[in-house]
Amino acid sequence: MAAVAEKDTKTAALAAPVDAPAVSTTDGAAPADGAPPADGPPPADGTASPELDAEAVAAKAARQLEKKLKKEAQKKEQKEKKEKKAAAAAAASAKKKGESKEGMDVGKEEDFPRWYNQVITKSELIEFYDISGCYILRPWSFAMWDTIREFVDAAIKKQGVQNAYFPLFVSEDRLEKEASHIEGFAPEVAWVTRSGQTDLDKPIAVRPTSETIMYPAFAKWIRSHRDLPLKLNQWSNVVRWEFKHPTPFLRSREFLWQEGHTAFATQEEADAEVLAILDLYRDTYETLLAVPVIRGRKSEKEKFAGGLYTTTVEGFIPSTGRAIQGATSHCLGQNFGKMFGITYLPESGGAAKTVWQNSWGLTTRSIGVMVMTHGDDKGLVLPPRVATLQVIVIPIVVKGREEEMATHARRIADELSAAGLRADVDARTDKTPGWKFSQWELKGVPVRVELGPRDVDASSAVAVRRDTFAKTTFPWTSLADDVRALLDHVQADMLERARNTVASRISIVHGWEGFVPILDAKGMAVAPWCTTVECEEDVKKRSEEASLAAAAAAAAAQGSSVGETDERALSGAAKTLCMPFKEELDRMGVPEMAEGAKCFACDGAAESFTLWGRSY
Ligand code: 87F
Repeated sequence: MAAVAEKDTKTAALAAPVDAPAVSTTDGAAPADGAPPADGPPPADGTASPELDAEAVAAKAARQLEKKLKKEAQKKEQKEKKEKKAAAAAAASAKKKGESKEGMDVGKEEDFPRWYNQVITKSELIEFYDISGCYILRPWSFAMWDTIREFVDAAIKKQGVQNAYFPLFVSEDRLEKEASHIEGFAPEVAWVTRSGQTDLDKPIAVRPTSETIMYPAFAKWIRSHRDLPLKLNQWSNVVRWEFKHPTPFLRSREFLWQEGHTAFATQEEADAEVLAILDLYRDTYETLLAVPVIRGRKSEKEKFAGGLYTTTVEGFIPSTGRAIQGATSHCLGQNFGKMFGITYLPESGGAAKTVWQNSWGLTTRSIGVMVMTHGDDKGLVLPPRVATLQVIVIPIVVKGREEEMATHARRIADELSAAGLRADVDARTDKTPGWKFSQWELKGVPVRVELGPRDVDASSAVAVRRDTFAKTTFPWTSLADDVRALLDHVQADMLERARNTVASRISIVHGWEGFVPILDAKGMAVAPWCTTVECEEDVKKRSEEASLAAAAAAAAAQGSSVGETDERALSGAAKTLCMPFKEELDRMGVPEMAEGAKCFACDGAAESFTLWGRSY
């Protein structure tokens, strides 16, 4: 057994488990098995009549113990009674509102954080865990990660990338070899300090990313130009002991990802790969997850400090008005090559040259962005291409024809499966069709096929879309093709709708006046910007102050204090999300930068249209 130590326990305590529902803990006062506490009677003082004294002391102790146990039992009983009463009241109130404990009882726009917690747990994507920031990925979500993995894996293999696996642990010496890249991240590194009760000679870190683990091997494996390019990828977990509020999928302390690490002889090759991978990430989000993203380059402040430049796909959650980094593709330049001595002898002869490197990563965060984008008040809405199950067939049984309906339903599900669709039948006999409809809606299955006696008599079935609830009747003879076409429509419509929503939240801003109001209206701003770090820091400060002032005004109007009420007060600062590529600016309808255009924030010369927003 090893222990993971937090380097900054004070901050960690502040970040403690606000994410998970209350987990029961043993408080150490009484052992869980009901045995009396180990804090026995007070010791006898050893003066006159030791035996008598000892007996009296023992009797007194026994009485005290009995009293204590009785009191505890009473307390327990009272607590149980109270809990029972509360549960009964909750059930009664839910019943009154027509809710069931299985279904959603909060709207997406009514209370988004609560909605998200409900949707991921009730649909069986996530189970909470008793370590803050760590979550169980249940089969319903892991199957989607498998699909994402297959999609990305096939594409990178086509580009000549090979998979490998490097160790989970990294020595302190290695991790800190390239100090500049670790600098800002050091507080997030988790350390193993013990095995059993024995302290390790030197603590070892759990990988937060694998540059320092992989690159010494790269230095060994790369000798000549013939060893290049080297393109490796690893599918793994990483640990980052985040202090910000954890959110399942979006920000967890352990997450799953792929990290690609490549080395080239020339910058041109490295540049080309950065973009090819970014396009793959865009496709993963848009084609698979039906989530629109914006491709661009990160500002100097926001780029990966160890690299040359960072490109990103940025997503956006309309319900919160916050942007979210979807995945990143970095050109590392020659920084790591120099640090780790990764050199090769060129074909032309002469002295050894340093390689050009890239690194790129996509994580399980992508699932969370998809859930937040598409889910509705009834639960998950899964895009067909990534959905664990694409079609659920539900027989609508009537007395006397139960067998017949079930048989047809099963046959239809089998036919759909044979045609390559992920289909199943819900043939449970202890649940009503209505209950099943709600259950599969909650789980987000894109199409439900209903089969009633009239459908069977007509040799047809009714397909219901999860995204719009639109119904269509299809004949059995072409059912698989019709359902496949329907799934394609669902997929395309989901992306289209999400695109329109995001587009409607992007505004072009030329001066400071319009900036904060756009963020406050849950939007993002595209603005001409000078691209300096000082200006970005200034915008961060000013936007934070503006939102604090707005929060204070709102709180005053409500008669409460700031911080008690408004989330914006804590995280109202805006930052650059990316400098969108030309193609993206064109799509947003942003015109060419005018001659002599000014920075929206500092009035300096504008260099680039930049996308700004509040973010996760
Ligand atoms: C946290 C702790 C220690 C991010 C960290 O983006 C180090 C780091 O280096 C760290 N958080 N990063 C940057 C990761 C860069 C890069 N690595 C490969 C990626 C993609 C995959």
